[in-house]
Amino acid sequence: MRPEEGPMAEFTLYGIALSAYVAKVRIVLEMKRADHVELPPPDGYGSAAYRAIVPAGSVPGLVHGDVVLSDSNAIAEYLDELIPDPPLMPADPAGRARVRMVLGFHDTRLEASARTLYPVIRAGWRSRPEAVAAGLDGMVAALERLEAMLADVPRGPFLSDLALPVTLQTMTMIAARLERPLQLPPGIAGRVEAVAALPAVARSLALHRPALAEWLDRFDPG
Ligand SMILES: N[C@@H](CCC(=O)N[C@@H](CS)C(=O)NCC(=O)O)C(=O)O
Repeated sequence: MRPEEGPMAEFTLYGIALSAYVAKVRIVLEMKRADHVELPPPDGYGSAAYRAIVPAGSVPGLVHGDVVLSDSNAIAEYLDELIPDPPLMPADPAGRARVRMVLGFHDTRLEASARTLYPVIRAGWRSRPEAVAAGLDGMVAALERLEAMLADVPRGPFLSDLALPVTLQTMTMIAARLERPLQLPPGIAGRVEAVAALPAVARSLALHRPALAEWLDRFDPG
């Protein structure tokens, strides 16, 4: 990444350290050794200033010449097609479909299961034991479903493996903060271990860890 040379870099990623969706794209850019810069969305995501650049207003956003994209999966596959080495999608249709299946589950079920706890944490979790229990049960249920789904999913590492570590770090940090440590199922834990040491993955995990800790520290447990 070239921190000071935004307009000169080939790709501009708009992102924040806290976002697992941004991490997915940052990891791909770094694995592909793409010439890129990461900038915060001007005035924050959703702002008029940011929507003038990335109409969806969500992060990640990617600008590549006149190609402006949002949605982490669309961006990740765009980068994978544009920069084939290393390949981050399987060569066969069934393999690609299985990777997309995990990406969809990650976005709509796994990450979403952690997200249900954000308002509980903001409002003071200690005085809301039922909401905490429901949120934690939701995360465990999502993990069990993912564990079963992963059996037939090829390992490259592919995009499906690279999407998981930061979200799983979110889930384990949140559960620990709520004093209910989370045990990752063995198949998921093995996949994460296999990619966590890749420099691109390790860097996003290291960026995300203090950002989430700082966010969690903002709220009184109640
Ligand atoms: N499906 C989107 C989800 C991205 C997302 O929800 N990003 C959050 C931050 S973690 C965001 O930008 N929220 C504001 C919004 O969507 O307007 C993706 O994969 O990029």
